Parts: sequence; C-alpha cells; structure tokens
Amino acid sequence: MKKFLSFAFVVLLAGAWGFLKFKTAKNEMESAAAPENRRTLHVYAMSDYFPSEVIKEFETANNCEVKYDNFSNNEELLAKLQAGARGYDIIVPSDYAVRALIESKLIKPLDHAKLPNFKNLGRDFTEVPYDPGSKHSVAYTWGTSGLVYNTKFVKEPVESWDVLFKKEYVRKIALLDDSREVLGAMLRKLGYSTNTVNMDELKAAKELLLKLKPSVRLFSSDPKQHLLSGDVWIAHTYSGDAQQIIKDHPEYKYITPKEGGVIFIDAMAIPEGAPNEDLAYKFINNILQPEVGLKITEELRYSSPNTALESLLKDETLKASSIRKVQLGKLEFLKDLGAETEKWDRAWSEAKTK
Ligand code: SPD
Repeated sequence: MKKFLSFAFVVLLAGAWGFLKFKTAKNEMESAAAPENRRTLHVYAMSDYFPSEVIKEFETANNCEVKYDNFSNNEELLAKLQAGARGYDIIVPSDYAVRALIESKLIKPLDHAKLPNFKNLGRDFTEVPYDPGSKHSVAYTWGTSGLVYNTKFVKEPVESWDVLFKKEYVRKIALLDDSREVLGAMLRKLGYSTNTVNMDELKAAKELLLKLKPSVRLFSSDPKQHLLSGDVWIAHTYSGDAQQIIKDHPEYKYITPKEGGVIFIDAMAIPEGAPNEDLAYKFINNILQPEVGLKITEELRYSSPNTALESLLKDETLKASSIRKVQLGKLEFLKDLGAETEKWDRAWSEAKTK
C-alpha cells in the first residue's frame, strides 16, 4: 500500500509538472502571437523592390509587420541617414552608396554567423570593390540602366543616347530622378566616364542636360505608368523595371546605349540604430534562400546574385543575364566620389532648377 501511494504521488507530480510546462509554452506562444506583441521591421528601399508575396510570407513566419518606405535615388537615402534619420532595420543602397555609408559609419558590420544562406551568393557578389568580403552588405539584385521605348511610337531602332535629342520625341521623354544616372548618361554620350570629377567634363554634361530639358516630360525613378499610358515614349530606366513592362507588353524594348552607361549591384544592409536587428538578419537570410530569390527575380526581373537558384530558373531571359556572361564593355559601376560629390550636386541642382 505504501509502495502504491508513493508511486501514485510520483505519477501525480510528473503529471502536474507536464501540465505546467505545456501551459507555460502555450502562454508564451500565445503572447508572442498576440497582435500587441508583433514587431515591425522597417525597410527603406526604392519603390516596388520586394514582391508582396515574399513580404507576406516573411510576416506570417515571423509574426511581424513589414513597413516599407521609398527613396527615389541613393542621394536621398544618403542625405537622410547623414542628417541623423534612424529607425530603419533594412536599407537597400547601390554599390557606391554602400561605400559612402561604410565611410560615414552609418551601417553596421554584419555577423555572417547569423546569415547561413550567405553561402548561396556567387563570389562575383561577395568580393565586391565597394565592400570587400561583404562585411557590411549583402548583394540583393544587379542590373543596368538604359532606355526603354515603345515601338508603336518609336519606329526606328534605338541604339544611342542620341535618340533623346530628336525633335520627334519632344515632351515624350522621361529621365531618372537621379543625378549620378542622368549626368552619367550625358557624360557617356560625350565620351567621358560616369565617375569623372573633372569640372570641365561635368560642366559639359550639365550643358547637354540643359539642352535636353525641353524634351523631358518628367524626371522619375519609376516611369512605368507614364510609359504604359502613352504619356512617355522613351524612358531612361533600370533594366528590371523595363523588363517588367516588356514581359506583358512585348511592343516595348530595352537597350543599353552603345556609348555606355551604368551597371549596378543593389545590396541590403543594416543601418546604425536599427531597432530590430535580429529580425533584420532573419529578413536578409530569408531573401538568400534559393526559392525566395527565385520568386524575387521572376517577379522583379532584376538579375539575381544567388547562384544557388540558377538551376531552378526556367526563364531564358533571366538565365541569359548572368553577370559572368555580361561583357562590361562601356558599362561602368558608379564609384563613391567622397568630397567631390559636391561638384555633382551643384551641377545637378543647377540643371534641374534652370
Ligand atoms: N524599382 C526598383 C529599382 C531599383 C534600381 N536600383 C538601381 C540603382 C542604380 N543606381
């Protein structure tokens, strides 16, 4: 009897302990899932740069909300962070802007142990001149900037920046709202580098832009709607944005002008003062999964730096755009110009406000 009673006591104790453990785990799960405990991940990037499906899946898997803020060009992002804006968890600058942010200590060095999927990136995208070893940034997409045009209105084959200056297209032109891109295009047309800091060359680029201005309907970093509505026939734009239009509207064409232009890598980074650093790491690591990278490249039509997804790619257009197959030719990566950037800012504001 005594034996039986002590056995029953042990069973009762184990049962009570198990129940308590289950209850605590359940409470913890419920409180983490409670709407008031949902964390918010603040992302600051160019417009439409993450497919909504990818964002929704991340929100569900991590019981969080992703808030998205847009900038139109890297200079806007740099100015905002340099002026002290904080509160973003993820930012998506381009190559040269990553360098500028490293120099001004505005992005955090990354802990690669928290990014097991980093191994999926090709070496071309981890050993990058703007951030050797990707110590501060993780390549997200890459592409070029060039001209997209509607063949319904532009009957001639386009191969040069010259087309922008033709009288047939007055007020039918859109240019990127981006000093490095637009003055860079003018410089290429004149035969100069997109990274010049020579005042005579910059002045010539500014004069050329002033000559072009009467033809420009708008400056926009996302001219898709204006192209589709027919307001604009030729737009200076980014390759992925152009390919998104072409996918559903084959009458549009995209070219990189023969005089050259810009090739870029956009990258994810965690800014100083990020309130949700652990969630930011989860976000980056999730993007680096081949299946997620595939969804991104298929929807955004930008090329992916993720070599682990190459075997999954069915779309021939996207396959054909592997960076290893790209002949750089006259395409240039933009460089951080440090203190000389001021010369560009002046030339740009003089051209835009005149
Ligand atoms: N809609 C997103 C476009 C992102 C393109 N970034 C390219 C920047 C090159 N300077």
